[in-house]
Amino acid sequence: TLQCFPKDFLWGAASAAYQVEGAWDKDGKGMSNWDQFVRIPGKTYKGTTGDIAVDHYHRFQEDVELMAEMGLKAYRFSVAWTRIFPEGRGEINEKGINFYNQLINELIKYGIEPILTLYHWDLPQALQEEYGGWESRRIIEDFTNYSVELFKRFGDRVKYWVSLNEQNIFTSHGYLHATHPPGMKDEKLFYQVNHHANLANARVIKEFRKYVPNGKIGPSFAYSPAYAASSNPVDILAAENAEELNNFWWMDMYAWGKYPKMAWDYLERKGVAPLLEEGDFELLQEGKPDFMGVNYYQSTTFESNPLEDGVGAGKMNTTGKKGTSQDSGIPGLFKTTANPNLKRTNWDWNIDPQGLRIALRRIKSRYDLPILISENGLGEYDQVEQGGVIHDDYRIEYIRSHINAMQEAISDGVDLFGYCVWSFTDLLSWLNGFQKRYGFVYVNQHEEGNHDLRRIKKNSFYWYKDVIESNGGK
Ligand code: BGP
Repeated sequence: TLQCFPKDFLWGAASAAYQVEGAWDKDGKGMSNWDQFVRIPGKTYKGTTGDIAVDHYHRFQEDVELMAEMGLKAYRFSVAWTRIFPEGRGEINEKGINFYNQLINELIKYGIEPILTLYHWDLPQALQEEYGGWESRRIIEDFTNYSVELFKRFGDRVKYWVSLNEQNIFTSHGYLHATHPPGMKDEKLFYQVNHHANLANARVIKEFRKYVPNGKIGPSFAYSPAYAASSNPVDILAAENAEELNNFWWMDMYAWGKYPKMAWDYLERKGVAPLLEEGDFELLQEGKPDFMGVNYYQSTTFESNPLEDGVGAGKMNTTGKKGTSQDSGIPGLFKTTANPNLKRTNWDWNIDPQGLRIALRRIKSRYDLPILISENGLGEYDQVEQGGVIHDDYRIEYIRSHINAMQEAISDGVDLFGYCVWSFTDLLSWLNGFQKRYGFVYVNQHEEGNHDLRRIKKNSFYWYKDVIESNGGK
């Protein structure tokens, strides 16, 4: 028999500053790497920017009111570093502090637990230009000062904190695939940047203990569990390589403060292992999280990839035209392949609720940490029909099946305390513009013009309201 969800389970939704706020140059905000990047022609879908996004900066009261109407228990949002320190460090911008104070107070007024992400990818451009941002160890100091400021200002009201959002994604897109800022392809630098991010993460968690002793903090990792394409041992090995290099490389560091040995030796042989300094591992040991944040969207299936003429970088589908993605991999280790057992979205993302159960069990078994699902959701086209109705049954089905998988995982013994659906309102998808939608609330914003930013509740809004009311019973 299945266990029930815990009584105080955090039924939530998530967002990120750059994707919802807009007001990109208002009230003293500085320029971020994304403000800069989206202005380079050809980088985003139809050149879409977050200059306005869904204007949450000006409409947060209306948005929080909708959350309250839904009965949401938790809302995960991120702080834009450049609102607090426009140049990344130095002078504090009180108007930025003021905005987040208002947002937090508004959430608390309705009994919604704020979950604050310190870093969801919008790095101050000043730091990128001055010393390469994450490329330099100087980032550790600046990220710590920024974070400590937030601990001091909001630590009295915010209990749950996410340190880095998807370090594996922002570093790989920024330094391997050149699809995110700073748009580079440099494998050695990629591992070095990650080492700095690991150190910054540990340092910030260490400081957190002093300022918010009763709070909880952890990173959010984009976990796509690796499957083998077949029972052929070469495919099993490929999947193990992928799990080690794509997943354990980060999660072992978060949980244990060390790199997995196989992956480390492989990277050393290849000449791309990061440079270490004395004291690094002491610090990494001192910054252990309270929970593992998991962003789960899909599993990935792997098969062997011969060294000669092996499959490399691949291609992401950022158009919404089914079947336009291309497999990727590391020659000699593994490559991705379609899983014939799974359906895919129009953006070629696998739909795999059992994969969530598998993901949660793997994390529980290996790290034995409490888990927050900090993102999960379905990006699709949505149609506003006559009378302003949005029949997003596909989204309801997606979320329903993932909630079932969560309940099974809890029954298996996983300590899961919250679920943040991506996303509450529609928002900007980094590379896919506004056509790829995730929200419970539709926002009339798109590339084609004539967008009044009106909010419309989708069918999934009412459905999730019932889920929350019945504590997952629906
Ligand atoms: C995660 C990010 C989110 C969000 C989500 C959906 O990787 O943390 O910020 O964007 O993915 O991705 P996409 O917008 O590419 O569909």
